[in-house]
Amino acid sequence: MLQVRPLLMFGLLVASLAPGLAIAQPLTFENAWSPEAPPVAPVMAGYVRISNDGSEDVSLTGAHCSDFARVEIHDMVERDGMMRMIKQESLTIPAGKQVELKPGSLHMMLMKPRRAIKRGETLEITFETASGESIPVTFEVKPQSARDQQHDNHQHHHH
Ligand SMILES: [Cu+2]
Repeated sequence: MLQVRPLLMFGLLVASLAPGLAIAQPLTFENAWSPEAPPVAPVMAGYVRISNDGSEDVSLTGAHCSDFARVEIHDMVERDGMMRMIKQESLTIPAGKQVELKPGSLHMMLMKPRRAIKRGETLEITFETASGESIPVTFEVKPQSARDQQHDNHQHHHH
C-alpha cells in the first residue's frame, strides 16, 4: 500500500495542473490597429490578423472595450451594387488558418466612443470565444495613412 502513495500524489499534481492546460487557447492576434478618426466620429474601425495554431476551429462570439458603448464584428458584402456592412454574430477561425480583418473586408466596428481617442493611444479590446474564454488584445491607434503600409506583412513602424 505504501507504494501507491507517490502515484496518488502524482495524480493529484497532474489534476491540479490540468485546468491551466485547458485554458491555453490557440489564437494569436497580430498587427492590431485602429485608424485615427475625427473627434466627432460616432464609430471607429479595428483591424487585426488572427491565427489559430490549434487543431480545432475557434469561434469568436463577441468583443467589448471600456472606451466604447459597443463593439461588433462586421463583414462587407455587396448587395444591389452597393457595399454594405453586415454584423457577424460570430467569426470562426478555422484550425491551422489565419483570418485577416482589414480595410474593405472583415473588421471590428467600435461604436460610440466614450472619450476622445488620438493616434499613439492604445485600445484594450477583449474578445470572447464560444467556449467562454476572454482574450484581451491591444489595438494601436494610428493615422489613417497607416493602411497603405499594411498590405505588405513587414512589421514596420513609422514615427
Ligand atoms: Cu462596420
